[in-house]
This record gives sequence, structure tokens and C-alpha cells, in this order.
Amino acid sequence: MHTLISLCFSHYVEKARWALDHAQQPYVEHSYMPVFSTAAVAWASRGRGGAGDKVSSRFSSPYLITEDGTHIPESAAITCWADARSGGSLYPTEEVAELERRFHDRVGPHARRIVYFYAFQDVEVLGKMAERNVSPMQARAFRALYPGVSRFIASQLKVDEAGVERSKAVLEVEAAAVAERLSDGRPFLCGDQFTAADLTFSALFAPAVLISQEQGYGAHLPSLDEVPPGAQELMKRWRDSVAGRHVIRMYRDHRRTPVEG
Ligand SMILES: N[C@@H](CCC(=O)N[C@@H](CS)C(=O)NCC(=O)O)C(=O)O
Repeated sequence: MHTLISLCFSHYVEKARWALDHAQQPYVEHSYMPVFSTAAVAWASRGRGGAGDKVSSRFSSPYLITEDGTHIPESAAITCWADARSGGSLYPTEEVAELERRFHDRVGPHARRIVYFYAFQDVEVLGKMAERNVSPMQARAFRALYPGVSRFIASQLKVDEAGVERSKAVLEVEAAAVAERLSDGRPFLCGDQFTAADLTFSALFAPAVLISQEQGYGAHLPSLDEVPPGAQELMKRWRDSVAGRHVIRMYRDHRRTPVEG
């Protein structure tokens, strides 16, 4: 049984969970809220962490420790590793890997900034997420630290009006590019086969359309009526877009549930 250290609601973590579930790899997930997850990765990696990249710190989640003790930071590396363990169907062409990198850099950080922007408008959004995803003790500690944690995240990720407007524009471009790809009637982003490109786009766009646990998201996200009105409007629109419908379909048809360990 592998161990996955996670920032519970993170979409990069969701990508890793999806890849592990797709490859039918059993794992136990240690779920944390922001900052707690950073500390947990620092602890598990004995201060080494991963390489870090332009969207995250060295101590970002997901962080996988395989059952033979190998440490694998980074969602793309975990996806590749899990895929190789199950016969390798997710990366049929170089185009898939290129799209995966593009979504990692352009969908992930912008969806995250938008979600935090709206979440910070109402303390209950993250407070409830803590209660639904982590232990009661950690949820209480998170609520106590919330003012400092939210200020820290907002400054680190430039969560402000101007940043959010830029992020919305980038996501519109990415959603339009996905729609353009699908416009010839192909069922998947790279043709006839479900690949890491579909998995990555779907996991990283999922919080922008609030995929529920019933639909397959591996953690509890708020429902549409629990988020501020501005977010409801935007997310409803994205749910109805070609890209949003693709994500919902990928969840319905290709998001396997975890295997028992
Ligand atoms: N490059 C990373 C990005 C992961 C990432 O950005 N994780 C965020 C959550 S969405 C995180 O753990 N942030 C806390 C930190 O960096 O300390 C990956 O693909 O695994």
C-alpha cells in the first residue's frame, strides 16, 4: 500500500489520485489543509522536498511514498509512475506530454487563484472544507490559524482583483483551446483514446466547475450554493461550456474509484 500526502482539496493532488486510481494502485491518503500539508511534506521528506516549480514550493502536494519506500514528489511524476505500473496507456504520443505541461502551467495556477479568491470572501467555505476533509482536531487548528493562513496564501499566490481578472482570461483561453480541439467531434483531447491530457485538464479544471464527490472528485468541494454569488455565476457558465462538459464526461466515464488495499 502506498502513502499519498495531500493538501486535501488540491486539484494537483486530485490528478495524482486519479492516476493512482486509474492504474488501480492502492494507497492510503494523509489529508491536510494548506500549510499543514507543507509541513507534512517537509517532515516526510526530511526537509528535502521535491524540485519545486514555477507554480509551487519544494514542499507542495501531492507527495507519494510507494510501498517499497521510493519518494515521488510532483503530480506529473506520480502520474507517469502509476501509468507505467499498469501497462502505460496514458502517454501514447509526445503531444500528450506537451498538453499535460501546458495545463499544469496554465490551468492549474489560474483555477487555484480564482477558487481561493472566492473562498476568501467567506470564512465558512474553507472552514467547512476542513471539517469535511481532515480530522476534527486539524480542522479546529485550521480555523484558529485561518486569518494568518489566508493572508499568507493571498500574498504568495497574488490572490487579488487584478490577479483574478488575469487568471479568468487565461482560463477562458485554455477552455476555448480545449473546445477547439474537440470541435471535430473527437471524443478525447488527443483523438480516440483517454490520455494524460484529458486526465490533467479534467483534474485541474474540476474546482472551476465544482465537481462533487458523487461525480468522482477525491475530496469534498463546496456545492454551488455554498460559494459566493460571483463564483456561482462563473462556475455555472463554465459547467455549460464545451470544456466543462468534457470534464464532467471524463469524470463520469473515466474516473475510477480507489481500489481496496
Ligand atoms: N508542481 C506541483 C504543483 C503542486 C501544487 O501547486 N500544490 C499546491 C496545492 S494546489 C501546494 O501543495 N501548495 C503548498 C506549497 O507549495 O507549500 C505538482 O504538479 O505536483
